[in-house]
Amino acid sequence: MYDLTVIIPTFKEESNIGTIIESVDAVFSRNSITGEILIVDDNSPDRTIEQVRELQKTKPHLSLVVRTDDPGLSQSVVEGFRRARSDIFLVMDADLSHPPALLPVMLAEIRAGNDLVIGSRYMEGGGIKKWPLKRRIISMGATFLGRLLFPEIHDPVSGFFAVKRSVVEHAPLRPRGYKILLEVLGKGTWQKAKEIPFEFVDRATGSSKLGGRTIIEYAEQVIDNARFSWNHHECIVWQEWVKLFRFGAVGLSGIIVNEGVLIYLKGYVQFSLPVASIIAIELSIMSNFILNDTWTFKTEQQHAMPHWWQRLLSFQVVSIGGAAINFIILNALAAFAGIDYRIANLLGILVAFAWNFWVNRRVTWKKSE
Ligand SMILES: Nc1nc2c(ncn2[C@@H]2O[C@H](COP(=O)(O)OP(=O)(O)OP(=O)(O)O)[C@@H](O)[C@H]2O)c(=O)[nH]1
Ligand SMILES: [Mg+2]
Repeated sequence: MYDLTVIIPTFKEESNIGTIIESVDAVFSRNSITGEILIVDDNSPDRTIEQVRELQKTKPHLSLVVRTDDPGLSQSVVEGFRRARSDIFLVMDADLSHPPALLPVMLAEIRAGNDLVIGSRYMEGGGIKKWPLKRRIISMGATFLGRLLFPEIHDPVSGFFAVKRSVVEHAPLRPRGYKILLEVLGKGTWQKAKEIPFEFVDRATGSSKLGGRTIIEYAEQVIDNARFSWNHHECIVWQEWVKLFRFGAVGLSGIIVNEGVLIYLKGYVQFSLPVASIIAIELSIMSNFILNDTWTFKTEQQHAMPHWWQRLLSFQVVSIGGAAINFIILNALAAFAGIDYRIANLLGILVAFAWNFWVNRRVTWKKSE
């Protein structure tokens, strides 16, 4: 049995296939990994297949699947999942964009208990070398859409990832297009994911197959995964929506606290308006904090901020930021854009709400690594 299976989908990679196989092999021997290399080719018309067959003569751990119908990158990777002869799968491109040197690190992270390990371009330490602006924009758009579904993952559309067999074995994957990782995240059975930064290097040789169709397919895939999460309440995406909903409900309750305290202090205790209002705002922030800490984000067991007062402080600062955003948007839209102040305020509240949720999710109630 192998330690892991490196799955490499290929289409017309005659200029890269030899190099990638040799580099993966070198990493295997340098790190004493008993690995399998599985090439899944869509019947390339060039010399890719012949080259693999030639290398197979000296490499018993090199396997080849040649597919003849339903061509596609994602379909090929899923075929690789089915054919792999180990319990850990690692997917990477053939064109040397993904550094084989990271294989042992990713393997170690899976062995350390992660279900998924993602080579990430969009986090600190990661990046993309030599990409034209158009590709960067398309990729950023795709990543943004993907992150709506998986806010915690920096690069949910990376083509470089390792995954346990159990994550995908029974998952109802509907592979299509280029972004198989999104499908695995959306439909796989996983709890713990870890990202490792890497620098994506644009292919030096061979040709790109990215076309206009891939963008449409991707949009369909995002919608399909959103629907799936709606139907399967236990999945990660759904849990995220639940948090958003609860955070909103808590915000509404804060309005009631704020208004109630204000009416009481101003009307009955006869405090001056500024004093009454500051106390009312502060108390509503406090009650929002308590509800969010014990209800909205109660499933976050190990917080990056372990002490409640750290979270309170963070929540307080974020709330002040949200109030400032609300204030600026309301006044700017009303004064300079001539928008009715009531509409302007609603827009301000909406943006402030998004800010509050986003930043608190990422900072105050962030899970510790
Ligand atoms: N089996 C199979 N592999 C594919 C297909 N399309 C692309 N690939 C492979 O999937 C990997 C990623 O494809 P690339 O064309 O490099 O995609 P990209 O990295 O987004 O774009 P470029 O590097 O600019 O070409 C490479 O190993 C390709 O050979 C396909 O339809 N079937
Ligand atoms: Mg590439």
